[in-house]
Amino acid sequence: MAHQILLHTEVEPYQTIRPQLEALGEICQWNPLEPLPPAEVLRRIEGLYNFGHHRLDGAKMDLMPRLKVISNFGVGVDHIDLEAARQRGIPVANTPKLLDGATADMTFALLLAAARNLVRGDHFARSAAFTHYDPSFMLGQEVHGAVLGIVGLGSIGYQVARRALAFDMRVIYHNRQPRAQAAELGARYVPLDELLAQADFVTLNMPLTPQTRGMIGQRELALMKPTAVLVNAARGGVLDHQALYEALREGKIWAAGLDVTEPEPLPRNHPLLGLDNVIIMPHLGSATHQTRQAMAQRSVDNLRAGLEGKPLLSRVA
Ligand code: 8YV
Repeated sequence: MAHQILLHTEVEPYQTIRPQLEALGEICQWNPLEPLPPAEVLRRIEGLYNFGHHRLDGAKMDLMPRLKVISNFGVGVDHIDLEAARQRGIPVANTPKLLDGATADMTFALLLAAARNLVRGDHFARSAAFTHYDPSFMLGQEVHGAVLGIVGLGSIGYQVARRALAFDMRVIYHNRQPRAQAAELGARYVPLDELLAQADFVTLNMPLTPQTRGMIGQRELALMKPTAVLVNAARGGVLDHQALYEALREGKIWAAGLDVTEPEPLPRNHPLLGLDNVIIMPHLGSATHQTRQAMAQRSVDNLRAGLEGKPLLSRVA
């Protein structure tokens, strides 16, 4: 009998995914915002392919007693209860490394854009208000030669540091453990509070875990320089958005660039959306054709391996 696959997603998956899944077996799609598929269909499911960030917990896993693999499109798995999967003996796969370059590019794009008023400048240049050029307006913060503080020197953070070196930045970092790799970057390990106080630019590149949830709040933002720029390319949950709003409004930090928020999207009346010293992206860190294609391929290959009882190409739990 053909493999039974559950496609767990609110939206249509990236273009090359569905045909590949169809070649692997029979698909049942579950939009997590809609009612459950019939129990007898769920009972037959052997492989779960997840696209997006809807919660996958033990209760959902229990509906699928034959489930032998969960394959996630993306590296971050904070939406999946890994402990519940472990307890049930269900291996979980993700797509590490493939998106490091694209996400580091986006981190740097936000850093540059926030520092140099790219979005405000573009809006102004298009507007009726731009009637004459004034060399005194829209001055930004200098990027080259500044101090970059990276929170989370994993493989994405490492790529951010490499980009920073090309901008003659001095790199400091904070991580659970100092990283041997940091030496080749000339990056110095510092405690978080020291990083926040010293950095001209702070980028958040760590995973969202119980330890990193809410890591940057009012106290931490107060430690930053009033000229500093904060970039979040990790997960919205690592940052307190109300505290960020207040820090930006009161000029306690200079600007922010967010690729991610919590919730995602922010409620349309969220006060952050009314500030012009924050740039907000709709979670585009890995959103290039090339990276999405690589992630699609890896995640389908992971699912295939799990269905065939072979070792997963990139197993996270
Ligand atoms: C993905 C991401 O696009 O990989 C991750 O953890 O945040 C993004 O690169 C996303 O997870 C897919 O929905």
